[in-house]
Amino acid sequence: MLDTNTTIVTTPVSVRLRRSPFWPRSHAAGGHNYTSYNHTLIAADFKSPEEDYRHLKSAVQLWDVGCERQIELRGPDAKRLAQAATPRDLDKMADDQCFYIPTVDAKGGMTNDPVLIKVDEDHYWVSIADSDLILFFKGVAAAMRLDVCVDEADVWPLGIQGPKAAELARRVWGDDVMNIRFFRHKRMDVNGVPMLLARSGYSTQGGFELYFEGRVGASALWDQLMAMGSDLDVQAGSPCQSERVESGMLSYLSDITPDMTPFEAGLGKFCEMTRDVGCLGWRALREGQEPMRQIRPIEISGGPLPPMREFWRVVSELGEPVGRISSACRAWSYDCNAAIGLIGRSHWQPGTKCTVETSDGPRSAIVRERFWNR
Ligand code: THG
Repeated sequence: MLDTNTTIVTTPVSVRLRRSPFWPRSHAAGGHNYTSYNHTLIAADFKSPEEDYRHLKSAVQLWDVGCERQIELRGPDAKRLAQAATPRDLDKMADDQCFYIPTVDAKGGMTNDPVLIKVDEDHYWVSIADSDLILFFKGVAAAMRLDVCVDEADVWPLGIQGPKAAELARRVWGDDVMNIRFFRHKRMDVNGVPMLLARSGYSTQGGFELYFEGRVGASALWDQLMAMGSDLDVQAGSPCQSERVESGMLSYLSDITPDMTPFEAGLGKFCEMTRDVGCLGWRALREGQEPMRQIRPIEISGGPLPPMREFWRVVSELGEPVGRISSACRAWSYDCNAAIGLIGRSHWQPGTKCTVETSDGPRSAIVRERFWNR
């Protein structure tokens, strides 16, 4: 059945839309409903959205998330340049750490929400969401006359996600993988080449991301993972909309838009506001620490929702507009509709009732205390 919710590209065309080295295997495994992310193809579905979701929550999946492109910052000023983009304090970053960072412009507006990986001293990767953040880094590096090279690295993340991901990784790389803590990384031997394996990923089901370098050997590695995990029911998958909404994992340009601050996005805990860390937007952010609107989990009543192609308005019980829904989906495990809303201060208290104007008509909804998988 065709899911018209996510169909953008059914047949990958042109070299302008890039493909990761895992694309041939992922596509052969049934990837469809492609969309583009960082000018790179990514499949939204394999079986059906519900089957993919249930499988992710019970087994292990390989995700071609090569579209999470890596901006490489390399040189004596690499850290300074990374810090110019984010209010998160990079002095607190350990040598083997990955940091989820809000990035902002000089006015405090969000430009991306990448994962920053400290590869080495003076060497970072910025694993970006869907915006051309590389231009910010190139511009700032030039304007500040920094001693740093800014390039896109030939590195393509492969996600290994799900409750059985740890067992699969252990079989392939040994017991050492069990010592990698959440958002830390370690070099692992990938058929003779050392590559970074991090305990991270865009789900709350547990798992790893392998930062695969180059293109050679990608299919062989994919086949090896599939063979070694066959009794674990390993299957191809990709970031799961329902699972990530239940978990409150935000998506840049859906839930986070460039007019929002990290505080509005609920990412204030990643902002160091007691001292200026060297972030270009720091002064502007200082004014915005008490936002008038913020991301909230919203439960929308009734049966499955129509596909979302635009923001849905949220209105109060009196009919005044109080916010927007940016992502909504069926949360099958909870037998309800889970959504991410941006809600005004007067109506964001848990338990507040509201109406969501879906494309199929109004539905009653309620502001929740927490996201579902938390
Ligand atoms: N992995 C990597 N790169 C990425 C993503 C990823 N780049 C694009 C996109 N995803 C960036 N967005 C997110 C959003 C949430 C998280 C990671 C990247 C995430 N958050 C954790 C959570 O919410 O539980 C923990 C954050 C923390 O505590 O540090 O994982 O998925 N490589």
